[in-house]
This record gives sequence, structure tokens and C-alpha cells, in this order.
Amino acid sequence: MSEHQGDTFVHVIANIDTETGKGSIRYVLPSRQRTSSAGRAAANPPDNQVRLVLLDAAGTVLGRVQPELRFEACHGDEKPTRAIIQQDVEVPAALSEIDLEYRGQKLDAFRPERATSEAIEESVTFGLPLPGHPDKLTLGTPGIGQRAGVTYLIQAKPNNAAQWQTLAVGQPTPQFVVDKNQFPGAASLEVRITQNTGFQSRTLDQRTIELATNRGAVPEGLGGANIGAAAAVTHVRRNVWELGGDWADPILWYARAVGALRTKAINDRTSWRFWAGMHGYHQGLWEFYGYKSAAEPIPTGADFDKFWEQCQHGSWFFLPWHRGYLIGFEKLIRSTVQTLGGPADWALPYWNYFKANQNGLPPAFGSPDWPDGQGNNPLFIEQRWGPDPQQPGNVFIPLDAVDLNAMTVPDFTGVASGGDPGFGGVDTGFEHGGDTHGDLESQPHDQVHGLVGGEKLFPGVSTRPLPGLMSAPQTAGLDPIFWLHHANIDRLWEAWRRLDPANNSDPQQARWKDGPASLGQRSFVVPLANGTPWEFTPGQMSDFASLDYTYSDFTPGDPLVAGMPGPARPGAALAGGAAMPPPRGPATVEVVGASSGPLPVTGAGAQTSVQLDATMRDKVAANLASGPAPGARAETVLLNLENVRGYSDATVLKVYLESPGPGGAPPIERPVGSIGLFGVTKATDPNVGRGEGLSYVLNITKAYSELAGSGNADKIGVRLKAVAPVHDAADVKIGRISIVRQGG
Ligand SMILES: [Cu+2]
Repeated sequence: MSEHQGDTFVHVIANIDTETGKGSIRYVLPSRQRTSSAGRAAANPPDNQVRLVLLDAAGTVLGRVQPELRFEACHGDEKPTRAIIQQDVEVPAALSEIDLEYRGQKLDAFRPERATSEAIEESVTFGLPLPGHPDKLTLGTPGIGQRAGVTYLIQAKPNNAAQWQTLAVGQPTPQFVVDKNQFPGAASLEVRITQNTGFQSRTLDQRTIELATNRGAVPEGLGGANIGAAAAVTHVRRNVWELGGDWADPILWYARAVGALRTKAINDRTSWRFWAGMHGYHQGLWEFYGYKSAAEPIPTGADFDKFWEQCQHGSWFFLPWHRGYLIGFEKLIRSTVQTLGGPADWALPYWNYFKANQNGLPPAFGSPDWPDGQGNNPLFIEQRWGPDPQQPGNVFIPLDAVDLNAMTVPDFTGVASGGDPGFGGVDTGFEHGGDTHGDLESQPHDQVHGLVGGEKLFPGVSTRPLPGLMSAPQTAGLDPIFWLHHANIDRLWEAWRRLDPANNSDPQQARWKDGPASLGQRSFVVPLANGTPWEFTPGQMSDFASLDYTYSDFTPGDPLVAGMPGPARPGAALAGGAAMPPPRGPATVEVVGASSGPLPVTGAGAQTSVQLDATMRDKVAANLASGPAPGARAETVLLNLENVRGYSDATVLKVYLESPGPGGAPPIERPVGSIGLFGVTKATDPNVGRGEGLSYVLNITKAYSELAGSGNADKIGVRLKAVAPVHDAADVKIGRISIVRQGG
């Protein structure tokens, strides 16, 4: 079943760094029509000096195209240099080569492969339902090796749409799990796998899949110990801003269920407050804010020890523990919704603050009233003060305080010794409050907690500001928006895996997969809707296709909002094309310089400088200039903010590197990210935590190389700018600031 299509366009996907002049062509995909969306040209300078050069077999130039560049801008005042190219080119008849050219220099050439092997068709696995999961189909052609000039696409077209959507692209063939629930309103789905040999595409296989017959065929069980056995129906978690209204049905039913669960006793395993206590508990704050009376009993010893104070932070278990916690919570809400007469397919919405115009708190959460004007809306929380103390209750995420840089980190597990802590965190046992957070936990997870919750002074009650519910781990689970924030973090975990499936993978060690229970420590366990315990392991949580839910969209964020090149379609693996596959191997971590003493942070922020060791500085400069040896790790420069102590979990500090301006001019400043102090109070108090505070690691390679990379700077300035003023009484202090290098 092969056919040749008369394609008239090719879609070229490439990347380029206009500073280093490095770039490569990732994919060339044929198409019959233009596929690029309009409106990206705004970020494009009039002449970027980048060209796609079309050549015939004799090397004669047939034409030159100036492609649109989509820069990976992360901050407004930083000039971005890395760009992704997704350009449609009309194909001249004699086309046989496409070159990527910059300032007249040829950076890369693409020549299509002509010959294709007929044996490929036999290895297509197509539409095999996963055992026990009739809503999911595995697609791909395992066993096909990589060949230059050959790319495979998995595409789908629901019967209610006119265009093919690209689900995955790869060399060799991508493996992809199609979730039938990803196509709302469609009765059937065309799915095809095409082989693209340069300017020609060939359909290897194409089938029609009926969607309606399988949907909801198997009722969901609740009692099974294994989530796989209970998970036959896939529930789709959707964007809360795109449900069709401020009080769309899923939000209204969520509010009703929250209201019902709030009335239950704290020590009832299916109550709202029992679930918040599983994350963390603070008697003083719970009672002061009215979530518990002094006389109310908390769970008895056995239930407390088994279920409460379980949240994993500063650990490689952060993501899988919260995933299991969310699964159990979603089941409880769904079951409650059904009891109240609502739909059986309720799923937890997610809040993606990285989408344009969606960084505000969803309106249903910010109104004290139900949609009919009656008060007592359970989604509204008084102790949710937001990022601006001048406007308490105005809740939004300032986009200059958050980013999606974690999505570009290839290693799930990092190191706690000052190097990159990894996308998912550092290797620990059961860890209810580790001092080094993983990259996704550090950003945006921690910031969003503090920016939403904020803090407030209660004179006469406490000399220190008190955190909003979301600002502290011991109260966060009481706020209904917590669960939508964590659904987004959970979505970003799976989005990260899909961005670059060949490289971005979860840990394979048994002590991660089997969890702390396998080390003789506490199990990860939550109650099901009927109150029976459900134990889960990180390994089960890592098997996303076997879970009972999915997301409507795996795009991390809008490119211009979040500074990330997003995939063209939900589930498409294009964005991973922006970076070269990362080299793996042991990394050396060495200190390049450190500040002399602790740095107090008050009011608008703080400033200090880091003296650079001359030998290390020269080594970094040489490594940055030469680039990595083949297969070696690239030189990475990291800023460590060590042993940050204090009593203000809501504080978010934007971090900048500075170098003196020439001839007394104002300093040159480069933003390098931000830190959120979520959990710092507990980490500071040796009676409840370790007393060592929290430590943060920011990748500053680019800013450092601009300010000190030539090797002639003695020191480099570090400036912290607080999103909201830091109160003196909060006693926020950074133990030491150091700059380290990580490389081969
Ligand atoms: Cu959290």
C-alpha cells in the first residue's frame, strides 16, 4: 500500500545560533500545501542573513529563501540568538539539495535519500490496542534504523477535521501512543505513517480507527490495588481557560465536589482536609485561617503515619509522588461528582500560565460567589493574596518571574553537589523536604506556589508575614487551585518526555522505579474514593500510557510567552529539534568563584559580587571558546545560591548577572532566571526540617560567557530583585553564592 504523492512544498525544520554561527537542518518534510501558520514574522529582523539555498544535481543555485526565525527569547531585555526555523519552500522541478547558509557560509546541507526498502512496510505496528486500554493505540515501526535523508511521520486526521495533524516525527521512526480521547467530537480517525525521503513522501500504512465504539466501553473500577487494572477509561484533563466559559461544567462540578468534601471530618480519609494533610500539615496556620478548630481531632496515629505529611520535595520522587497524589484526588472528585448527579467522566482541569492571556487566576477561583450570585463559592480562598502586596487578592503569574528552561534539560536525575540537579531532581530516599529542588520543581513549580499564595502581615499575631495557603507546603493542598497547578506540572513532565523521546527518559534504577518502600522506607499511598489504601510506585507512574488519564495538549507553552519553541500540534515532537542530542557521561563540577559571606535580602532585593579564581576562569574561557570534544559534555556554568534561609515561603527573587559598564556607564545586566522560596521556613527551622535552608542552581552559561567568557573579568556581580518587597522580619539570607563549572 504505497503511493507517491505529487508534493509541491517541503517543510524545512532547522536550528541556528546567530551568535556562534552554528546550525543544522533537522528535518525536511514534503507536503502538498503550505503548513506554516502566519503571524510569526514579528520577531524576525528585516534581513537575518539566514538563507535556505536550493540547488540542482549539478550544484546550480535554483533559488534562495529567507526563512522566518523563531527566537528562543526567554527575557525581554536579553537579545536572543538561538532560533528555530520552520519554513515552507516551494519545490522547483530539478531540486536535489537544500543548504542552510548564514552570512554566505554553508552550515549544513540536506540531500534526500532516494532508495527505500520495501521491507519497512512489514515492520509497521499499527493500531495495536494496549492490553486493557482499548482507548490507546501504539503506532510506529520498531526496528527501522536511522538513515540520513529519511524521516518518518505519524499523522492523524479526525473525521471532523480537514487537515492532517502531525503527531510525531522522527529519524528513525517515532513510537507514538495515540489516545482516542485526544480527538473530542470525532467518530473516527484516519491514521497514517509516512516515509519521507526528502522531497517525496510515501504512505507506508493508513487505517481508519472507529472511536465511538471503544469510548467508555469498560467501566472504571475503584478498588484495585494496581492502577492498571482499574484504568480502562482514559479521562482527558483539559485547559481550564478553554473549557468554554468561566463556569463551564467541569469547573462547576469541581466546585460542588469541593464544597461537599469540605464538610467532612478531617480524619475521614475522603475529606478535603485529610487530602491537604497528606501533602503537609501545620496546626497553627490551619487553626488561624479557620481550617480546623482547636477541638477537632486530626487523624489517629496509624492513619497519620501512613498517609499524612507525605509530599516529596527536593527529590527525584517529586514528580511521581505528586502524580499518584493527583490520580487519587481526581478519582475522589470524580466519584463525588457522580454522587452529586454529575457526569461520570469528570477529569481534573489544568492551569497553563504559559499560554497567552492565561496567566491570570481562572475567574471561577477568584469570585467569592457562585455563578448565581450566591456567596460561599468553595473555589474562592481568602488566603490567596497574589504577587502584588498593593493589590491583595489580584492573583496572576508575572511572566518575567517564570520560565520553561527546565524543559531543555536532558537528564532526569542530576547531582546535589552544585551541578545541575536534573529535570526531575536528585537521588534521595523518602524525602519530605530536601534542600535541592530539581529543575522543573524549582521553576516554575516553586514560583507559582509563592506568586499565587503571596503573604500578609498580621500585626499582633506574628512579627513575620504569614503565607497564603499556596505559599507553604503545609497549607497548599487546602487551596483548590493547587490541584490545577500540579496538573500542569504533571503535564509538563509528560511534555518533556515527548519533546525528545530518544533522550528525555525517566530513571531506570530499581530504587527509583520501586520507590522508597523498596528501601525499607514509607510507601507512597493514598486512599481511593472508598477509603481503601492504594499504594503506587514511581515505575507505575512513569508508564504514562497505562494510566487512566491524558492531557488534551502537551504543548509546554506559547513560544512568545514562555520563550520556548513549542510543537506545532499537540503531541508533535518538533520542539525537540531545536537542540542537538545531549552528550552523556560523567560530569566534573568545580568551583570557579564564591562570595565572601552571607547575603541578607530585604526590601527590593540585594546585590553582591563573586570573585573569580583566575585559573578556573581561564579554564572556563578556554572551554567555552573551543567547544566540547566530540561526545563530551558541553561546558556549563552554574550559579549556586546556597543555604537560603528565612521565614517567607512566598518570596520570589529574579536573578541577574552584572558586569561594570565601560567607563563608569551603568552596569550591564543579564537575567538568568528566578528562585521561589517555597518550603524555606520548614527548611530553616531545625526542629521541623534540616535547618540548612534551600539551595538553588541556575544555568548561567550564556550570560556568563557574554560578561566574563573572554576571561578578563576578576569578578561578576549578582543582583536579586524581589517580585514583592521582602520584610526585614522574614530574615531572608543567602548563605553563599558560588559560580561552578560543569563539564567533561
Ligand atoms: Cu506543589
